[in-house]
Amino acid sequence: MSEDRTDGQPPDDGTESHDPDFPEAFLSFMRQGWRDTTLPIGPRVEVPNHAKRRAALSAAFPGETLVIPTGGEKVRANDTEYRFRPGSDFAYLTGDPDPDSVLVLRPNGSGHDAVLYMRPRSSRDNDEFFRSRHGELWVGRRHTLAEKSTELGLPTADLAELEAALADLAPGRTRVLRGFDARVDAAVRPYDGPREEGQPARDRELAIAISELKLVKDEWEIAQLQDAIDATVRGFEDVARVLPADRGVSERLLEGIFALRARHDGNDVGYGSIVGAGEHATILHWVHNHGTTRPGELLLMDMGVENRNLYTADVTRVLPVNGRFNPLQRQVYDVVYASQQAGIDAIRPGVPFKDVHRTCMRVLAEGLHDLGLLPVSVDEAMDEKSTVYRRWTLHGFGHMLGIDVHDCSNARKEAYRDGALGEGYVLTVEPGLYFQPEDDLVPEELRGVGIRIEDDILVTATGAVNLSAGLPRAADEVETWLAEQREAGPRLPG
Ligand SMILES: [Mn+2]
Repeated sequence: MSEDRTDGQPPDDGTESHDPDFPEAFLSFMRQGWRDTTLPIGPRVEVPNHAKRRAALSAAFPGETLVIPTGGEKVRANDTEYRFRPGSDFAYLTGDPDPDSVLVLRPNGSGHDAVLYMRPRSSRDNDEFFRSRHGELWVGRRHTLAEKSTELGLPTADLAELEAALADLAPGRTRVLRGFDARVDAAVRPYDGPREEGQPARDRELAIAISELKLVKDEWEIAQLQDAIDATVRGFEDVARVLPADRGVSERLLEGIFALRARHDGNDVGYGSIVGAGEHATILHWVHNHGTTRPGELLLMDMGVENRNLYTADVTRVLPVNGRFNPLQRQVYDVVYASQQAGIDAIRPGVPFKDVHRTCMRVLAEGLHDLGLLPVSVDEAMDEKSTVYRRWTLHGFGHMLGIDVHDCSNARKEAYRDGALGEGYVLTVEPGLYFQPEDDLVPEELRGVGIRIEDDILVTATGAVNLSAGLPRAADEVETWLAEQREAGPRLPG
């Protein structure tokens, strides 16, 4: 593939307008005297796991070529880019963290041959390694084809050969994971339907198959999730240790403390941290985080560390800033807690996803009834033709969790929302109650109160295990834990 930009800009030699010129004396001096190095790498432990996933995908599409790109770096502004994060499906099938790579599975009669097309090392035969901002003196040592192949247990090829490899694919015998790599999307024309209509049906089936494979986590994945969750527990502890009981601090201080833990112990946060003090807790995706905590109010934090292998936690806790829930806060908290516990208790293989939802929502509706808020009976409110309780519950009970915070999102409805839970699934259980500040149908003292409790649950053969039990959930235990963290005092990761 050429390095030319596709956005109408002049061809990119990898330099920017503010970079200095290259006099000949400098060029010739830079071309000599470099020693060769090798990376001290071996096969990763999870290589067999990735191979099994590719084999499962191969079995689902016999005789067809499958093309799965990871995507490239995305512009943040002008010539600066966001930190690269691999495409989840590509990472799930390869473990490769580098941008621009493309996995191609070619039918070989009995199954598929996998080849990873990748950007190899900067050649020392041209000046790219020091002239270009994509060169190794700018971005660091890349893998050779052989090094990558050893590490991932996959045959590799130069990305420069991909265009030719994609040129002769049989229409109707090829499926592409679209939307990640514009050059791949353009190189393989959709067989069934115009591209304006999004992922054509045949390609969509590939995305669905990968998403549904991801529903069941293997042991290595469960260990990754536990690793991410354990780091998240430490991050919540870090935040509790700097949260004053008697004065306000900015939500962004707390967001930043957690982000430090995420970068240090993992890869990053798995999603934008929601740090909602007071009435900000009633805004489901509050990520501005420009508010301030206040003693006497609650603080809702929905945060998760993404670990080094890209698996993420997704945990929400609500803390009473001054250290104690007041009676009304506690009453609402206990309703949400009871709802979450009922949901967790309902989880085991074979249970419909929707049953867990109904279980959580009924407990919330009963709590709303006890607060005198429901305009109808609990049974009437729970009727699918009503659901008026949702004015204060807003969202579903949870979602699949894995290499994406909202994992398996391309799964068919009948395999997910309208399906049943299976052993090895990992999902969140996160009911909440939210009373908007401008809601005239709730008493004034409830306005601006938002409570959600969220944990990460593994479905086992006989029931469920709470992977995030390292953070207490019950109101008393939360108060005790907060006091203990404050007593221990601030700490840095390490
Ligand atoms: Mn969640």
